Amino acid sequence: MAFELPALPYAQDALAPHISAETLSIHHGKHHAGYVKKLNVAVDADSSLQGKSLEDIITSVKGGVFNNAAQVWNHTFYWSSMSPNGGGAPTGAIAAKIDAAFGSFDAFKTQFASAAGGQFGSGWAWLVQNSDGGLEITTTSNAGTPLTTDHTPLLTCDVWEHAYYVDYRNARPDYVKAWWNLINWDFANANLK
Ligand code: MN3
Repeated sequence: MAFELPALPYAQDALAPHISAETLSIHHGKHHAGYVKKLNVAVDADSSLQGKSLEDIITSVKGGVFNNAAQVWNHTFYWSSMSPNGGGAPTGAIAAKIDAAFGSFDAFKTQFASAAGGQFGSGWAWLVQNSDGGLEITTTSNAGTPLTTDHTPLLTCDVWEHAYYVDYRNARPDYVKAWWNLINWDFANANLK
């Protein structure tokens, strides 16, 4: 059975003005869709991949197949990391965990923005829960994903240029600044172990 592009969890214009409908149209409709299409071509051509879940492929395969599978998963996770009703200070159980790990929400924002801005080239910035239950900020290059580690992903910010070039040109820090208005804390809380 072929993998399918999941629908966006909100309307294409719902994240404006922080992320435009044009960006979501290209990012979801072309980039994310493209990874799904290439993954399906690879699965069609390799019987050892058939019947495997997306997570199974990500944790057992390397190279081009990994890249497309992980990009499919990372993007689906990224859409849910944002909400038209998101942003603001953290709510729920994650609020105390952020204070415990980083000192304060403001300190977390500073560290996360620095990690996202400092990721050289294409990649992802993540808020993850480590095996001790505490929170950490990590980055991955290209299609890298915490699924291949013992970290549980809680939130992600896509820092590939295609995520922000239409709206912010090369100004990644401005995009990350806008992203704070969209964070889906309900999703982050639901991902906590
Ligand atoms: Mn992307």
